Amino acid sequence: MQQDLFSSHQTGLSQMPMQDADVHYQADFLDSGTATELYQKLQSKLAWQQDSIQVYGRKVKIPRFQAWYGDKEANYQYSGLSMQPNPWIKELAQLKLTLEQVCKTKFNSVLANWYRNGQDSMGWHGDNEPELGYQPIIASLTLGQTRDFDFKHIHTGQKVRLPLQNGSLLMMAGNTQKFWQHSLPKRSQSLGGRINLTFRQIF
Ligand SMILES: O=C(O)CCC(=O)C(=O)O
Repeated sequence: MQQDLFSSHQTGLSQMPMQDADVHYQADFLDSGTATELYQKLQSKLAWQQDSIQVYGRKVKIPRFQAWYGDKEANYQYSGLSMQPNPWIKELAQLKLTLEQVCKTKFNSVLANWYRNGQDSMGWHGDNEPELGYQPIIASLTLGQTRDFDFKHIHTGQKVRLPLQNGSLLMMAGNTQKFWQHSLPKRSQSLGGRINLTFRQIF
C-alpha cells in the first residue's frame, strides 16, 4: 500500500433526490483494491467489541462488532452505551484528513462497525444524539461486502434503498437526521464481511 493510502481517491459525490435531506453518494470513492486491502487491515487491527444493550429488561448482544476511535474528549453515548475513544491509528487519521477536505468539515471521531455476515445488521435509528450537534455531517465509508442501506422518512414513511458498495462514500448532512431514519437490514443469503466507518464531530 502506498505511503498516502488515499491520495488516489476520486471526488465525485452526487446528491440523492430525497426531500428534507442532504445525502450525497459516490460508489467509487476508493478503488476496490485499496478498499479491500483496508478492510483486511482494519478487521485485524481495530479493537473490536461486541456490546450488549437492554431490550425489554433483557441483556442482548448487538448483532455486529464496533470500535470507537477519536480525540480524547470525544465520548459518545448511544443506545445506552457509553463509548470511550481509542486513540487514532494511522489509517483512520489519514482517512479523517481526506474526508475533512471532501466534506468541508471537521471530524473528531469515527465509529467503526464490522458486520461479519448477512446476519449482522443495524436497526432503524437516526444519528440525532445531542452531542452530534445541529444538522450533523456524517461521512460513511464502506469496505468489503455490498449491503443495502435503507432510509425511511419519519413523517411520510417513504423508503429509499441504497446498496453501499466496496469503497463507496455516503455523506449525510443538513436535515437528514431530523427527518429520516436509516438501517442496515439482515440478509438470509451467505454474505461476506463489511466494515463501515462513520466519521463524526462530537461536541
Ligand atoms: O453500516 C452502516 O452503513 C450503518 C451505520 C450506522 O447507521 C451508524 O453507524 O449509525
